[in-house]
Amino acid sequence: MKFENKGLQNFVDESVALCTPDKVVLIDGSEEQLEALRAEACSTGEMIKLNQELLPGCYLHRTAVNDVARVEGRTFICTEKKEDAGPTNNWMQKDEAYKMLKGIFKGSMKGRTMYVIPYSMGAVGSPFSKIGIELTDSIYVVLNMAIMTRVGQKVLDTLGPDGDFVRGLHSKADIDEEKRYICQFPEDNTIMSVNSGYGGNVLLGKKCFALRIASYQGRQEGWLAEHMLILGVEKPDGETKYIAAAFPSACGKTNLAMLIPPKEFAEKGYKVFTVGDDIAWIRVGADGRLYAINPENGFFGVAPGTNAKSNPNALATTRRGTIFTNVVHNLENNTVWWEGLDKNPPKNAIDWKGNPWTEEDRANGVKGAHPNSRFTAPAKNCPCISPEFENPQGVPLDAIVFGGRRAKTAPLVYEARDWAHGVFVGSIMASETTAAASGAVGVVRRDPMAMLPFCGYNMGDYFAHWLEMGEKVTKKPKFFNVNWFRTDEEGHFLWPGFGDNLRVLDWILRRTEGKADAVETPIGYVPRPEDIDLSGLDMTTEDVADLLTVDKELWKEDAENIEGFYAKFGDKLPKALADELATLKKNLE
Ligand code: OXD
Ligand code: MN
Repeated sequence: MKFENKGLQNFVDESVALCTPDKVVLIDGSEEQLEALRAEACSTGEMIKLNQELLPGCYLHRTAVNDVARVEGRTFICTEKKEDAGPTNNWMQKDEAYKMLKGIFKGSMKGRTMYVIPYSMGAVGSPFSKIGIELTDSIYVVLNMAIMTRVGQKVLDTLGPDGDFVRGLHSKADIDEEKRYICQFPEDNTIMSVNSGYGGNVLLGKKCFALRIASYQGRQEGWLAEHMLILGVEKPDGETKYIAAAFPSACGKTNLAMLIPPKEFAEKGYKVFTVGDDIAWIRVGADGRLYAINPENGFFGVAPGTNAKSNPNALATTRRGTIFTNVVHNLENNTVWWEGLDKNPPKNAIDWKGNPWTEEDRANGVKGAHPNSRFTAPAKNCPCISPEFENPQGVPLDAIVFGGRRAKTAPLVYEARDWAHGVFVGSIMASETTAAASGAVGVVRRDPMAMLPFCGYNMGDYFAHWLEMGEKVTKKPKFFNVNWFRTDEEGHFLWPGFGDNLRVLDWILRRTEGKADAVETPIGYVPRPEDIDLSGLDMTTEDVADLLTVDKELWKEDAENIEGFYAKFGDKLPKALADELATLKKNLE
């Protein structure tokens, strides 16, 4: 196979020599080629074609049972020096990693086809965008990449003869857990992923490139690659304001990104638009504001819990052109089902492992869909997709929101005092373990900016990069922290969440316009209870007051915990953050 781009030619030639596929096929992005691949995947059993009347263009795929999630323990940042990966990443010396991986990739595509996928993260040709090439032996990967990114000849045309790209090599190999590695080489713009077929490990444009490699690129080039959703709120006056928000996995990011305004807000004229649900690339514009794009072209969302009430927009998005992974196959009408879709689990069904899902299984609480089962759906299907989704310049940010899952400590919302304090608030993001996960309940897991598993370099340097970015942003957004998960003594959630979260976003946006009040507390600015618009909600100002309290004793404990977490970073911890922690402690006295 011949390419105009020398770097690409070398990459393909070397990878072919290493993996020895029988055939090499370039993915040109045409519908005919993708359709032929879908047919091939169905003929081998890799995918199942679903009811085309009810779910046009939709397919079902099941991964191996040992391969259902990202594997953080087997994900490595491979650099020359350990210090450059930092204390929060698994590290391998890069030459040793190449040597080991080459041993595993050797001959791994024998008898198979290697697909060459040229893809663009971001709209093709946007100044924000970056190009990647993924080589893979999986049709499932090709078809998912064709939903999640922009693929094909147009990307090669943009790459041109000298353009640079991120190299990604993936092989399912034998799906051997013991030899499963997800390795990022940020110094070489290279990703190598082997022995997995699960999305987060193998759709290399997503976590591997758009976060791990891109965060490193962003530091070199003066921008930010963040684990953030982006949404637009159109207010009654017709103006749309944009918010980027970071939450750890399983805190309702996709739901917030596709929020449906409460009736009273909709009647007033509020509308919410989704720009992205997972990743934001953020740059400083010529006007000194921050601008964000969503580099992806689809949603790789968790299926269980998605329903007509929790997220009707996400559900609507999955009704065509979608690949479902590890959900229940409903044999009654050849469709799909998952826990939390509705109250009618199909009686004649196959579970995510490919076995009959029996009446007895259901009676015994055996789940039909894997809890991390997914849909891969085109962004353009989303009823609330933003008209700015393809805007090559991105959208201007007025607020940056951090969030976590805390039972007591964090109030419903608070605002940081300034940029450095905002970076501090992001750096101390945390979630408490719930009873749903194994292990102790209530243990605090720090997940700075929700980037713990995704930062491609030393997190101390990442904090410093965030602080430095502030110097370039002359028209700064405001920073906030939200917590939808406060509970009462019995563990009941105090805040309804979902669409009602717009009430909090509304206060946030009014703060950015200088139109809402707040009171100063030791941790930052908190709304007065009456500042949150409760119209149409069965809650009193006193209830909201409970959600907004700042318990100094709990925060003193938290400050101790932060100190312990910060100690990991040694002299890489920026002084500005140590100062912020000192200020917090002083404020709590
Ligand atoms: C994801 C995650 O899949 O953050 O988006 O785990
Ligand atoms: Mn994510």
